[in-house]
Amino acid sequence: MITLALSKGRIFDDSLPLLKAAGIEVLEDPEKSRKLIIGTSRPDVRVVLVRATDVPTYVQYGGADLGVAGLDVLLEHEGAGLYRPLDLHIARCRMSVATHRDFDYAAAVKQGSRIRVATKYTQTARQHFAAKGVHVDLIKLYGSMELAPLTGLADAIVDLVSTGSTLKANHLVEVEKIMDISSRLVVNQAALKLKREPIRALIDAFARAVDAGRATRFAQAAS
Ligand code: PRT
Ligand code: MG
Repeated sequence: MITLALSKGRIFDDSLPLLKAAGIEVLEDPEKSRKLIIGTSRPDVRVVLVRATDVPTYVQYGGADLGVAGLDVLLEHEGAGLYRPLDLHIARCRMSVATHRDFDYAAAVKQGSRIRVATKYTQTARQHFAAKGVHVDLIKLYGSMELAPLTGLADAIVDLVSTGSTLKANHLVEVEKIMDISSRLVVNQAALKLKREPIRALIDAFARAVDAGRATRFAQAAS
């Protein structure tokens, strides 16, 4: 049996076409069923539904053989033993610094002032500001980062941005892009050895599906 860890929502939705191209149909809709383990059209492949931030943990400890996780999540995950063979180019967004539209971020950085930054992504934020030589006090949050600059909790936030409408709705502006984010396939290293053939075949099928999807998008963009 091969177990694939996915999270509900955009990662699940964006993984479906890749799975399909790899010849795997998921037999249930997680939004309608309460099941946490769902079967597929392949009797030897099942999907387990976990929180997005738990995917690397499941794969690291062998609760799943492979999984799909955002680069944002992987950069915060401390464990070892994960093989990352493939960028799936799905669930794309960017990690950015945002502030209240009235906050002069450039001036604060230039003057070398200490700024307070609230984020769920403390590792990534710490590295980013250290590389710039900016002094920061990091405040760890687990959600609704946008609220921090509005309440005076922080001067800035580090968060994921996709359309930018969440920032806009809260009078925040993106002042610096840190990196592009997409989801990656992660594989348990022991599973890769023990179930080498079927896992290799899956990775190859995903790689072909990703390339085909990108070629189609490229052609669409060019026409
Ligand atoms: O929701 P839950 O707490 O269970 O976990 P999660 O938020 O980690 O899961 P989910 O499904 O929301 O996100 C899974 C992965 O999708 C993330 O780890 C990212 O790699 C990726 N992704 C892509 C995003 C976004 N785009 C995104 N826009 N994750 C979150 N957002 C949020 C962002 O944090 C902000 O609150 O959407 C809001 C901004 O969106 P815009 O369109 O208004 O800019
Ligand atoms: Mg979410």
